[in-house]
Amino acid sequence: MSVALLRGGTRRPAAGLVVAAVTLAAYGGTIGAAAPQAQAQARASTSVVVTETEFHLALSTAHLQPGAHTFRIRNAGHVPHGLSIKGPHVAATSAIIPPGGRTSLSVTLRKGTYHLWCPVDAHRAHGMATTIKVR
Ligand SMILES: [Cu+2]
Repeated sequence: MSVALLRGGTRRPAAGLVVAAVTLAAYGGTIGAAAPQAQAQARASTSVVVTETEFHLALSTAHLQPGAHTFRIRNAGHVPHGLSIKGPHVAATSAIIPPGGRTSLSVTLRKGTYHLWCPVDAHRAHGMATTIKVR
């Protein structure tokens, strides 16, 4: 009996908190709006490191899911490089960076196949290209 009463007692505050949160979201103005925004920023963008050399593109991960991604590009080679991405709803090119340079390229990926390559001279034909599948 007393155990059942205790359980009932521990449930009530939790239910009350849910009601309070919903009330805040509905009437809280800036307070209600702040929480969802913070959540969105926490999962805003997935980083993918792209290391560029002559003549190769190395990605930190090949397993990509739909959503916002920031390709963080490092030129670890001896000549300028850049990064182009083309696929569903994306056609983007980064700045061309010198040896030792860094830049980034932010895109929103959807399910599908994306082609990545270096747009400098004939680097793509020399092997600076790869394909990623987003699923
Ligand atoms: Cu290049």
